[in-house]
Amino acid sequence: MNSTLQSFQMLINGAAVDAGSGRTFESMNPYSGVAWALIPEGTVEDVDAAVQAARAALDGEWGQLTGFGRAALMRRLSRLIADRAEDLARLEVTDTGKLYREMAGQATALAGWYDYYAGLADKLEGRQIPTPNPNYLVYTRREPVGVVAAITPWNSPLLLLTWKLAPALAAGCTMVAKPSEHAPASTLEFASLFAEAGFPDGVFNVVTGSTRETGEALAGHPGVDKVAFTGATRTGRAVAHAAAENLNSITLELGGKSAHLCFPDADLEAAANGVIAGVFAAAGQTCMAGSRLIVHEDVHDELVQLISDRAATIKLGDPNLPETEMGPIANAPQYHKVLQLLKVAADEGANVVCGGEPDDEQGGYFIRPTVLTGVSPDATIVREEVFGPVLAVYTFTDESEALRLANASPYGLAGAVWTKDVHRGHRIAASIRAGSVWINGYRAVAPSVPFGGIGNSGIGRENGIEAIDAYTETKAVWVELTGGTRDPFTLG
Ligand code: TXE
Repeated sequence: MNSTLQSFQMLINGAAVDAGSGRTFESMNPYSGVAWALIPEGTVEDVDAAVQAARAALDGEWGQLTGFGRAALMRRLSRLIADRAEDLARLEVTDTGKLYREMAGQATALAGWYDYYAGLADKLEGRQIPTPNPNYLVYTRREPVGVVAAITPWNSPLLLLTWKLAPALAAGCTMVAKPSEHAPASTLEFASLFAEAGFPDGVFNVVTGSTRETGEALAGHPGVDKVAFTGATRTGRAVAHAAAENLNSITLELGGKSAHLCFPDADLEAAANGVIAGVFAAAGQTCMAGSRLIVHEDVHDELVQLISDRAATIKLGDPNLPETEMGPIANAPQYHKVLQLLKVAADEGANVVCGGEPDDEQGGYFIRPTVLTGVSPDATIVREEVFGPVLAVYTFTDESEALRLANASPYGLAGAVWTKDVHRGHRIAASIRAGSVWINGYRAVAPSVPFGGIGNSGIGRENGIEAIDAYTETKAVWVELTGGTRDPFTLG
């Protein structure tokens, strides 16, 4: 074992543990290209133990807490996250190569997610429902779904975990989380805050592994009641099949191929800035990346010029430095996938306005911000999610064509419209088939605003009051009021 590497442990039933196998795997720093951490190589038995712990917690002290009690613990967790935001952010930067300036903001914002859902935990009210038969009082109770399996990706490990965990805790659920093998460290570190915040053992558990084995075991585990997943569409389909075997409900937050629609009356400087934010922030490795720009032919050249001028000056480098604007691609498979898609785009005739190649001067897995024009709406680069800093640009002539092109995608996660015409802005927002649309903006999220996709982008919504519904079951309680007897052979 290499003693210079930082070691992490899993959390099962309140204890920091090594994998049952005794084995570990290495996590890579994509900026330096070298291994920096040792992560437990969890097994199916570890998944079993974590699910059992989560079940026991549900049946124990945690299950007896009121929403007020859960809210108090969540607020303590929120304060600990705020205190530790700097450390958590640095871990994510080291593991994913994302910018410190973004991750520091994300880690601080996480606390707000737990505060927001703490505010909902004590407001999970049922209803009193009238029925045609006056002899009954009927009311509903909001009860936790139970044990939640959370399977998360590498691009924003703690934020995407939090989108599941905060509403799940508010609802009174327990959780077993399985972070990505490409960026597991921050989730393991975060798990240590639970005991400090005073949560009972087993409410939150984390299992890691370098292969699909732990994720598969968790998604299909008969002891799990709900599965929440963020990742690739293909994997989401496999997870959904596994969950369906147990007739479990699912939330899937999958990929995207989101479009910016830019009209001739738009503020082109603002649109260029929004497009840059949408596709080059986080090196394009976000599910909501605005990777298609569908622009009116009259302003195509001017907008492409503005975007490519700015793209050419984006500062690539060490993600820890404040002046860096784009870090590396987060891992080797993703790096090779982006390069492969760039090659296909070139083969299919795309015109490379800027970028289009790796930045070898940097070392690590750097790819220059890329703007491709002259692409056909049927091109691979227009249809497939790249998950990298690659913008595909093509044109429209009228509003109906713009909408047809925007909606000609199996994905439906997000989109944007750039126009100064308030009527058109709302009209287009209503017609884009996606879970989120920004008018004259991009890449804004909040704990209070539902987020999720349609079509190949997923099932269900995270964030907002809606997310609580995904973690609660409604129980109807019938109270017989007369104390008498009735004809036992009739209904009602
Ligand atoms: O994701 P995977 P990968 C997209 C993006 C990227 C592609 C592949 O296009 O290029 O996905 O990334 C676990 N049962 N997004 O391969 O495989 C896995 O261990 C249960 C979109 O890293 O989907 C990890 O914890 N779990 C995206 C998680 O699933 C399984 C974010 C996601 O891994 C499993 C990241 C299985 N059979 C990538 N197989 C977004 N929507 O934000 C794997 N896992």
